[in-house]
Amino acid sequence: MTTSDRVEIAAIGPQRPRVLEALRAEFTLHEIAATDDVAAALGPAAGRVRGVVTSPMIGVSTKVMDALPNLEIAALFGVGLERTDLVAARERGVVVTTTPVLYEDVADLAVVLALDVTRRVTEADRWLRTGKWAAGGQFPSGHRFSRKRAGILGMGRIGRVLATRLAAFGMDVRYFDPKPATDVDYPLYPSGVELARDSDFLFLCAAGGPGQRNLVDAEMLSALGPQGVFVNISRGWLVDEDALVEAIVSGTIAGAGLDVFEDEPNVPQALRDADNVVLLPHIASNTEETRRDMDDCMVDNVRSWFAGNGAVTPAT
Ligand code: 8YV
Repeated sequence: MTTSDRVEIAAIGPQRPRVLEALRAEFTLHEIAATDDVAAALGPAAGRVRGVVTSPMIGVSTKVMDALPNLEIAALFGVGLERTDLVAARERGVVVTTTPVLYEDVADLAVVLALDVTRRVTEADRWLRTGKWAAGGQFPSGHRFSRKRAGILGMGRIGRVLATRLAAFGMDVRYFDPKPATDVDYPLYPSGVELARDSDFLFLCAAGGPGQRNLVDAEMLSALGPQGVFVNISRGWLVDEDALVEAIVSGTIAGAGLDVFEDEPNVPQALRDADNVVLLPHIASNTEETRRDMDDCMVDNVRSWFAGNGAVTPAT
């Protein structure tokens, strides 16, 4: 096949080197930065591009689909769908794929965050490094993690994996989901506020639909209460971040473990100044093993599609 016979695809936003290498070997790859104007960034190639790879945080909007009239496949490096217009994709016959290979890592990190906040691990590490132990100090007590009550907001694939991990710690797991899960035995609560009221740890695992915001608000945080710990490995904009800051600073909740924020990579200074929070730069799926699986999954989707074998992991 000559270069000009090759299928043309666009990578929107940064991709890992393994992905770029694999795609360049088989396709004509146009690499552009995340932009509001994909048509301008691609120039005449926009009319020839038949596939897109990008991150869920960038997504594939209706505007991007309009700019790419011959688009057939939009392959996302992750599972979030809130910035990709699935309805518009369906109407245009564009298949959207995700990388459903990251659930274990994300659930693991939720446990890490909850343990860290309640056992004050990162805080103790800071305390030691600043010489307070050597100076004869005694680190204050944290709280027990095992056998507490764990509330899961969103019993999807991550929520289910997390629930099995929490159960192994002897935790009493319960959940709220507007679409009740028929295949789990954990008690379903009628609302997030009622769930928070009956939980020591509240884990936000909801996928969140397009435009959905502030599922966790001041009322829910107040229901979680001064002994409660909030953990978010989902999306920052599903939480009222001002209310969360206020709840943390005022002691309305005991603390929080956060991997995601409303306006990444910007994290409110009040959170950065607080000792009762653990803050991570959106790394829940960021292990070498899982990122390699995600690379392979995304590339396999594109490869399989253009080999005429359909998508491997289409979004449902
Ligand atoms: C990734 C994610 O960090 O799957 C998602 O939707 O947010 C994360 O797993 C992200 O996709 C990296 O681009």
